[in-house]
Amino acid sequence: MPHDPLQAAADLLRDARSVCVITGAGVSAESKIPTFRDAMEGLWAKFDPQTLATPEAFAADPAMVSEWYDFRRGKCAQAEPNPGHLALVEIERRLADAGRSFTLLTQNVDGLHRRAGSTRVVELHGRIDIWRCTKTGLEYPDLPLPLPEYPMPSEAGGLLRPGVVWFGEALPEDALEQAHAAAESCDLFMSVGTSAVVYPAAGFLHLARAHGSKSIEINRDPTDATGLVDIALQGRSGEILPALVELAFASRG
Ligand code: BV8
Repeated sequence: MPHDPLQAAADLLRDARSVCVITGAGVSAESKIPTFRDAMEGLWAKFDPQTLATPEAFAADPAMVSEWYDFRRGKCAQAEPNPGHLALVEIERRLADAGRSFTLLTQNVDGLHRRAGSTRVVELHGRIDIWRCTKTGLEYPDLPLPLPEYPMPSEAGGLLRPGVVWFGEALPEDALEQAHAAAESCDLFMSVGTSAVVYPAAGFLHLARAHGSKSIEINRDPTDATGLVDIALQGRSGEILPALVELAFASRG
């Protein structure tokens, strides 16, 4: 580990030709959205999100699962992008201005990267603000908050399910393709605010490294990725990302 890891990370970011970032719930934690494995809030404290975020849970109790997602959808709608999200928008802008490529892969379903202004976003696990008909696949964005009933019947006689990828479900093909392409071609891969335990998302760091990219982790706690990356910066994404951008690009004004 370099003696000044933040400066070393900034040097890698400044000189990178193609950057791929993956974010997890730790980036949105700075916007007061509880991470996936943190203690669940109040009413939901007695449930394990990993068992709730599955097709089986929805089939068994569509009303309860719909209410859980609608509760979270409301939390996400109330949340605002934080300095970590905005720093990633700045990195995208700086690289675009320099004719370099940037791809932001996110496991987060809260839409905060898009709301912050990121445009090169690949939402690997879908979106919590969209409901989808279980019969036709038709998508319903912007439904009233909260929904009038749980579960919501669809016009086609099915039910509306959350537009997220559940455990045991395949990620969207186009998202996987974009993620593979970005991870294989980048010369800098950054893993930010994720415990790096959920696959295939956690595999993109390995793919990038296998293709010779340098790698940086920014996370509050050590993870499975910490021992693999070139530079591990431990701390809050809302503080480290802006500091990194400042060091990497400030001299360029
Ligand atoms: C699939 C949407 C196959 C729903 C989510 C190997 C290969 C492929 C699959 C598997 C495999 N091994 C196991 C699997 C199965 C499974 C899996 O990975 N299980 C794990 C648990 C072992 N994977 C799947 O099921 C995937 N599907 O592979 O399908 C298939 C193929 C073809 C056909 C059919 C099937 C689907 C996975 C997607 C699941 N959906 N979310 C919802 O949100 O309700 S994943 C969910 O977990 C969230 O998206 C979240 O991002 C992710 C991780 O949860 P968290 O821990 O909360 O978040 P994170 O990991 O980001 O951790 C928070 C971190 O932030 C912590 O480290 C903390 O230290 C840090 N932090 C906290 N605060 C801060 C901070 N850091 C910085 N600053 C802070 N302030």
